[in-house]
Amino acid sequence: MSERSALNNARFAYVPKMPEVFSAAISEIKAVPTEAIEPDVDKESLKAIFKHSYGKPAVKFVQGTNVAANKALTVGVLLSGGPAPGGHNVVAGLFDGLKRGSPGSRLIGFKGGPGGLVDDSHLELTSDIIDSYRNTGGFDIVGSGRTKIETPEQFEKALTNARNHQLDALVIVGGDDSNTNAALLAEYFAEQNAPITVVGVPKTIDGDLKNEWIEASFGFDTATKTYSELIGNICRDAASGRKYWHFIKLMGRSASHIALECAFQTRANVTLISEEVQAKSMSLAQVVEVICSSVAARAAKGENFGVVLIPEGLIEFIPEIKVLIDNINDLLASEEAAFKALKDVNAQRAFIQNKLPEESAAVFASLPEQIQAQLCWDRDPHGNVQVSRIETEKLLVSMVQTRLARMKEEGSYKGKFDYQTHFMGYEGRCAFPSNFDADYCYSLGFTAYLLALYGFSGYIASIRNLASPASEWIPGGIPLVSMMNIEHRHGADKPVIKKALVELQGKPFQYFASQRDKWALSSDYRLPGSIQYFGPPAVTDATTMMLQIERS
Ligand code: FBP
Repeated sequence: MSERSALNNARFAYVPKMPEVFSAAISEIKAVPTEAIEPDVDKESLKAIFKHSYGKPAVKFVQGTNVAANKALTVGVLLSGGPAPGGHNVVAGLFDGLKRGSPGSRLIGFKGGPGGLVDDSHLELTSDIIDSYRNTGGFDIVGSGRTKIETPEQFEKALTNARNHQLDALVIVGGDDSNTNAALLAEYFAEQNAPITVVGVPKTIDGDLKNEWIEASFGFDTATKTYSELIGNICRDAASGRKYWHFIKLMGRSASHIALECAFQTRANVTLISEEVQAKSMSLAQVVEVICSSVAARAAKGENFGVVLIPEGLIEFIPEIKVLIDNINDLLASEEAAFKALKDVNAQRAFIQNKLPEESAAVFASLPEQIQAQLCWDRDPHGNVQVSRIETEKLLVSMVQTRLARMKEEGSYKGKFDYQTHFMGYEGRCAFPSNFDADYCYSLGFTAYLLALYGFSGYIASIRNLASPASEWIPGGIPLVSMMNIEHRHGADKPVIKKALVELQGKPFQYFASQRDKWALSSDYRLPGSIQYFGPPAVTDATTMMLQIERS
């Protein structure tokens, strides 16, 4: 056994805070159906696909007599997609719920994500194992993966393995794609008359799995606090050395929630919001102009330094590049064999360049070679461009340099520009969960157990009122299909959970828009410091600013 840090040992002893109702015996917690919730769009198509799951009501757990109590259950759990702080506490909350319900209950962990269910790679999770992961970051208790369960053979194997383990329920901890898989599995199991309840848990540091019922996905709190600490430190370094502009790309495959939260926490000089870029149909040149105007204005005050936050997904939201990526996706799908046979990246770039429609070919040709190559790299199993591998921050720096040189010639810029680039993503995904994420995840795991016990298949665990103390949180669940729509993926229409992007009319963006001109000029950065696990609750238990602004 490796040597554990003092904090690691201290965190084992942390007892997560839970909603008041969970302090009752399982026999005293009952499920109450509330209103029926339907998807916003594509209702008829979704009704046809999800014959067994469509039109079910939301539920919440309250004190009252539970007729299902004391039943021993066998439950499977898998962790899917990118890690997010708190995943281990979901498993611990689920395990403790199961054992509180009946000591004879069992928890089977499928290894390496959905692939572990299909291939039956598993281990039984015992209290010794669970205890050595409580309140720690990472997904390594069983590992994670991005396999998409989509072929009839994969569905069959998943069912056979679930049956062989005599599972009463399967809990899938994941983001939008993984919970889409959960909804499809629930429907398939029902269609096959298999009494196996499938429950989802909302995970992703990206923060884009949310709605009125899912106020936040777990991991967002810790990840943004981790990045904000580092960004705050960089802001202070920039103001101390006074010689660099720092270009920081921040994770978040599509939505800009992470960048927005980090902007609130640090007041960096420029924060780009992909959703705004798309809504205003901004070109790459216009995005560069936004940065250059802050650089020039600060240079005029003698401040040749600053910090720019760039959401990872930005590149896909610039309309001309989005069209280009769509065209490359189509090409890669239709000419996969010919593309894969090419000998090197230069041949691949030339292949794409020659086959693109005229407008996209021109955009492709205008990009640096390295970015061209990165746009050609493999898609993930869900068909997404791997934006974490595209060096948007470097692309922007080189375009800013070119533009500033021209502005100098024109006399509209008189400063000196030097830079550093950073990418923050993986640093935050396995941090020790903040108290908020430790509490939230443990409660989500416990909620998933109750949904399993009551047989709410095709539901995702939901905990509301998160801006209030944990004792006032409202646990329950909603049908996954209510979060879905139909999207065109891989050349076909598919039911998927809709990503929750930054709403430009929403309170957080509106607040940001009211402050950003001031932040662009100011060097009075906000310094959040590191996550605190011990101390006064005002320091240890603060939620994200996003949640506070949304609920204010
Ligand atoms: P999930 O949606 O699975 O939670 O993953 C989020 C994320 O961290 C994105 O922010 C990022 O683009 C992606 O995963 C990186 O994926 P990978 O771990 O496969 O490199």
